[in-house]
Amino acid sequence: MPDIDDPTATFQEFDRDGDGYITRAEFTLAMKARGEEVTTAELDSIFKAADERDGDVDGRISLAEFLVAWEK
Ligand SMILES: [Ca+2]
Ligand SMILES: [Ca+2]
Repeated sequence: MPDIDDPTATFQEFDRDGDGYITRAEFTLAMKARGEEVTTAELDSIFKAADERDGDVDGRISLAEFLVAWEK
């Protein structure tokens, strides 16, 4: 395990279909692949916090949203 993940690489790992957005399903799968379970409540708060930042609230996390959330 590296001390600090590269957020862009992490984003690409999470964005399994490579369309430039992380959906809830992709996020859940990626966390499972890492051996972490995510509850619906956790998903809600993660997506709400990230998605509110660009104002589109489209239910997906773009790279820009992800990077802002990562820095927090
Ligand atoms: Ca995707
Ligand atoms: Ca969004």
